[in-house]
Amino acid sequence: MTEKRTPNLLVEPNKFCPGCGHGIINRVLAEVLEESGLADYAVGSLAVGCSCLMMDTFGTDWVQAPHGRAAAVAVGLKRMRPDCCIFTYQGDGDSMAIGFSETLYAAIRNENITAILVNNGIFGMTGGQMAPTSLPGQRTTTSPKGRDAGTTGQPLNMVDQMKHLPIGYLARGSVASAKDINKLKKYIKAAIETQMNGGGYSMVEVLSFCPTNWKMSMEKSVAHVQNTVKNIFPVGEFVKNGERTDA
Ligand SMILES: Cc1ncc(C[n+]2csc(CCOP(=O)(O)OP(=O)(O)O)c2C)c(N)n1
Ligand code: SF4
Repeated sequence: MTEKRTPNLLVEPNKFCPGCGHGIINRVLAEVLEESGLADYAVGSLAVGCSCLMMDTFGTDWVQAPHGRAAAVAVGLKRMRPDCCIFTYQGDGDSMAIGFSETLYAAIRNENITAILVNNGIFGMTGGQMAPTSLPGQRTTTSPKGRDAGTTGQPLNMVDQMKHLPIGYLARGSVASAKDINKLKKYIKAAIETQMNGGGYSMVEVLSFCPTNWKMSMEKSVAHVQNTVKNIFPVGEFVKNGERTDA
C-alpha cells in the first residue's frame, strides 16, 4: 500500500464546511503547483467569498482584491513578475456577477494568467443567494420559488463567453467523482503550463458543491452535479494551445 503525501502548500487544515468542493480543488491545485516546481513562485489573487478562507491555509503568497477584481490584480502581478505563476481563485458569484467584466476582459486581452473559477451555482459565504450560474428552477434565498429564467435570464456559461476568443487554454472540470478529479488535475496542469510557456490566458471552471447552502447531503450533491449541473455546463477541454478542440 502506498500513502499519498499531503502537499506542503496545504499548511493548515482547510476551513471549508464538511463536504465542500473547495477543499478538493485546493488539494488538486496544491499538487499541481508542487509537482511543477512552482510552489515558491506562485502568487494567488482572490477577492471575496469562501475562497478567502484559503489565505491562512494555502501556503502561497496572496493578494486580496476588491470584490470581483481578482483578474485585474492578477494582470498587474503578472506584468510586474512574469517569472511567477500568477493565478486567480474565485467563486462564480465573485467572478461572474460583479467581476464579469474583469474576468472576461482579462481573456479578451489574452493576459498570460491562469483563472480558477469555482462554479457552485450560488453565493456561498453570504448565505446562498442566486448566482449568475444558478440553474433555472433552483431555489436560493433570493429565488425562494426557484430561479425564473424568464425574468433573470439563463445561467451564465463562462466557457461559451470565452471559447471564441484568442486565448491559450480553456476547460471545465468537476469534483464529482475520482475520475473527474483526475481530469481536473490534468486541466489545471495544462492551464498552468500554458501560462508558464507564455501561451496566453488560461481558465479552468470547476463544477463544485456547496452542500451547506444547497441544503443537500454529500450523496445528493454529487448526484446533482453528475445528473443535472453537467447537462447545463458540459465538462471537457474547449481550447488547447490556442486552438478550439470542440469546433
Ligand atoms: C463590495 C462587496 N459587496 C458584497 C460583498 C458580500 N460578499 C461576500 S462573499 C460574496 C460572494 C460569494 O459568492 P461566490 O463568489 O460564488 O463564492 P463562494 O462563497 O460561493 O465560494 C459577496 C457578494 C462583499 N464582500 N463586498
Ligand atoms: S458555504 Fe458552501 S462554498 Fe462556502 S465553505 Fe461552506 S459548503 Fe463551501
